[in-house]
Amino acid sequence: MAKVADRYVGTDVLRKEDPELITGQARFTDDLSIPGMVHMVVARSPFAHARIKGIDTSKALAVEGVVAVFTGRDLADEWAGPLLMAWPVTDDIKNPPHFPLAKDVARYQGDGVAVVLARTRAAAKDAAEAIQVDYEPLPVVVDMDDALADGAPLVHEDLGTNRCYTWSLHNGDAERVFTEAPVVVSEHYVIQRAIPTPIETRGVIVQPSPAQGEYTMWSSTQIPHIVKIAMVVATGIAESKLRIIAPRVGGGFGSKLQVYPEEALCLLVAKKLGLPVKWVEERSENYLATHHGRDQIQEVELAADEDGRIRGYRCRIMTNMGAYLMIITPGTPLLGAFVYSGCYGGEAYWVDFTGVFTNTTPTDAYRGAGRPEATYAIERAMDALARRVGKDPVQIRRLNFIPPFTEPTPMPGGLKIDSGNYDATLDQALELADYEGLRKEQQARRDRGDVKQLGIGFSTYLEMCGLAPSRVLKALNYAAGGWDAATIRLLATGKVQVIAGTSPHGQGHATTFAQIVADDLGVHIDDIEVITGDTTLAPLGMDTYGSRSLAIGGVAVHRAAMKIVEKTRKIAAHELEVSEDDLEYASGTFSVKGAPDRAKTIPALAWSGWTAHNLPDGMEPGLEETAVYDAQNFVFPYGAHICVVEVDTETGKVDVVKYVAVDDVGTVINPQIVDGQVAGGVVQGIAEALYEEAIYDENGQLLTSSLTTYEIPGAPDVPAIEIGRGPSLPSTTNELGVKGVGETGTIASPPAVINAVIDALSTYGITDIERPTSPERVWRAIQQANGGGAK
Ligand code: MCN
Repeated sequence: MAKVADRYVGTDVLRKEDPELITGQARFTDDLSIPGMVHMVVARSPFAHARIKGIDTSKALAVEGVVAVFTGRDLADEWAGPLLMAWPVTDDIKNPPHFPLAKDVARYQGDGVAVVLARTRAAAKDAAEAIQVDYEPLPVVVDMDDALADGAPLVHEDLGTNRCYTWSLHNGDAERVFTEAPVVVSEHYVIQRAIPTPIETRGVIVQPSPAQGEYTMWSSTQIPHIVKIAMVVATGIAESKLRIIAPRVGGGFGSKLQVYPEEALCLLVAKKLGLPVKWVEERSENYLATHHGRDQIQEVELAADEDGRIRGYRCRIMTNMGAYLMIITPGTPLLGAFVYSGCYGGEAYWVDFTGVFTNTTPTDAYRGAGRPEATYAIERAMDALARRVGKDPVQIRRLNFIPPFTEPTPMPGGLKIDSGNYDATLDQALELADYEGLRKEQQARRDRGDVKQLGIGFSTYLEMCGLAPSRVLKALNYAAGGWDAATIRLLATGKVQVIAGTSPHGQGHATTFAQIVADDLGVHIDDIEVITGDTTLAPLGMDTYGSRSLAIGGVAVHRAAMKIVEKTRKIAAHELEVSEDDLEYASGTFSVKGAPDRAKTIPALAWSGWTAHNLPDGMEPGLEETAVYDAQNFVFPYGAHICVVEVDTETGKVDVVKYVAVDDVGTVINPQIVDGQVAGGVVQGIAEALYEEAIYDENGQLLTSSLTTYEIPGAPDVPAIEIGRGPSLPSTTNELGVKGVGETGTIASPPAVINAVIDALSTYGITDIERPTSPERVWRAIQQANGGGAK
């Protein structure tokens, strides 16, 4: 057997999943093919709001190779229920039923109105174009303020309003604090709508086994277990007859944390036709039909003493739901509800969220989900407060940091943070960035009147993730739990299978979970196989989102491994004829205290467990253990990000020239994977700050519906990210001491970038530029500041 490392956790084990990915052998949904399968194409409404007066499918049916065409009306009576919406945030929330195809009214551009099934994809596409829909265009509302105005066109007429809900969180006496405070800073921020752009678009294949009434679905999803429940609700197929598999998934960034119409359609149609059905999303469809993210208007207020010490937070958030509520549309902004105070103290906290329907693609979770928006609000407002009281951005932050703590400590919103030392991450970031040197360089450029001015921006963020405590989720009206599960099977030969309930799509669980088990059981990492993304192999699971997989699923993996240790300890004691208390355990070997030569290893005990020739009386043969873990609290990664930009004052172009990210994510399982997660996340946040923006015209037509109009950065647009780890304080929430990392970069970086742009232009008196800070917006702001008149 290959040598077992002393310790795998904390080391840069190369990703086990990479060889198949980088040699092109990984099989994504579109690589799969089933004999006899038909291809599905969805016909979509070109209008953002239109009544469907009639649909003529005759020309489509005449296209060679077409097997069937179904309209919304054809399928209306076949659904057992609507698409699942799992987060009715208030009791009086408006939750209009959402079926996979529109029947009478299309409510956003891209809303499905019919499906075509054909022997080839090309035939299905031709036929979808031949469907003739008699649309009566209806008035459209895109803007949230317009949607709430009297007499606004209604997205759902029978609701009588476009207001979906208002949800509030109040802690402390905000009214008094804001009346008494000598300083109140009031800011208005717009978080533009963004469109998640994973490398692999969505895709679904359903294979029916009509004789058994069984169905297997492969879907490019982050949430096979949740999709399964939702499919039962939508189609009435029994849970035991449905298997959902997420094969290799090429990224999701939250967009595949969803139950999509196409999944339900493929399943229903496969059931009706008794044929395998495949649907693969085109890139242009991805813009219209995959959910969007963000889209908020924020009114943010800080109440402070004269020296800038914060006493209260008051935020009113308007948040765009789009046309329907999807799996967690209304709850997504609430995921940030507790962190509008960042890592700062204060006695009063008040946040209100109003969800608004518009004739746009539904919104839902996009990497960070609610927390990037909250972090943007507080980190921009901190700079505004600094300006107001005449302090440096570093001074204002240090003044307000919650002091270092290693036991759970209350935050202004009412929850308790697991552990933190905010000064320490800031110290490290300042050093890595050479802050003093940067300020000198900035001054020198100002003195010289350089065209390219330097700006330095901060974001000392606090995140809340590891979505778990089921009781807290219940208190927030979330319909499901937040636990996760793992099964560990110690095979006869000492090899190990780990079957996890999480469902990775780029995060490297096969490697990091194996690292945990390798240390727990003292087996070589190559002898461990991690199986994920299959509801039959892993019947228990809550999937991957909210940077929960390690802090919840990884802890379940560890607990299952420790159960194996406990069972093998009993076998070892029995075989060595000593009591369990007389055994020491280290790195997969049980040895008798004081007699280290009398020892049994886990692989040898695996064989004993399998043969069952000599087990303790009453012990069941076999070594397979399951653990289900439901955390008692969230985990709270935090850190200090410093962005340095060069702003070309003639063209308005912004270049990020340096970026430092110091993140405390607790105990680190795999530093290289963590670095990759941080870097990827930061780039995504830089993209939101500088490039990405979904733009609709007043008719609800998406103007940014391709990669040529929706700008995402390429490698030359971003510098290497300099990464530090701060004090790495273990989380007090779980025994591994881990916090999540999957979203830190995306949560932290947008305000760091925009604060840097504003810092560069502070000599012009500029205090705000709408995001993304495109060259045009920056140039206009400079012209306006110069009295040039451009708006
Ligand atoms: N990890 C670690 N030590 C820590 C924290 C994490 O070694 N202290 C490792 C974990 O074991 C895991 C990875 O880092 O291998 C990310 O872990 P975690 O923070 O638990 O996040 P999840 O695995 O739950 O991933 C979800 C998160 C989210 S919400 C989005 S969105 C996201 C992201 O991860 N989308 C991604 N990262 C992505 N990465 C890729 N490549 N593609 C996406 O779509």
